[in-house]
Amino acid sequence: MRARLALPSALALAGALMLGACGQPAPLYVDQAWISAATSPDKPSAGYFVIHGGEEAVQLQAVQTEVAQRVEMHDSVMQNGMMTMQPLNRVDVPAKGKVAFAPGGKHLMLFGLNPGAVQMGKASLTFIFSNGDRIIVDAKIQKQGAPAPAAANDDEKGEHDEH
Ligand SMILES: [Cu+2]
Repeated sequence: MRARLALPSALALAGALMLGACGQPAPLYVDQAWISAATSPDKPSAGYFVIHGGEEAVQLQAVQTEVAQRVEMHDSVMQNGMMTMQPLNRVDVPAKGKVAFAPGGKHLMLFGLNPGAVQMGKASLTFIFSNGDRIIVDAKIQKQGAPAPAAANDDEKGEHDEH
């Protein structure tokens, strides 16, 4: 009995210590950021990422980057049987919720993406939230048509490349 209890109580103790040590609420963060670079610099490129909500509901107000002239948040909506894009001024992030910007849905439009950044294969994005948080995330830049990077592709199904 003693041996069987040892492991769970050790885990419970570790858990309690972790909570006690940091005592931190769930953080608001962004990950799996990537950019699908347009084939030509005068066409907009698209950006994708996942926001993980913290303890309180917030709104994403803007995304900025030094490697594009302008960044807009868009949603893809079906209108009269046609897929169109709608600009978003802000995006709700529920407490402890998850908001994904993904192909076919919400996305960033990056106008005038710097070809140098495309060459480098990455860019830094700054996410500005209504609670004052500014979160800086590195986004991998892929050429348009290339699949999402492995990390960003985790919970997507049915995407196939030629190979
Ligand atoms: Cu768009």
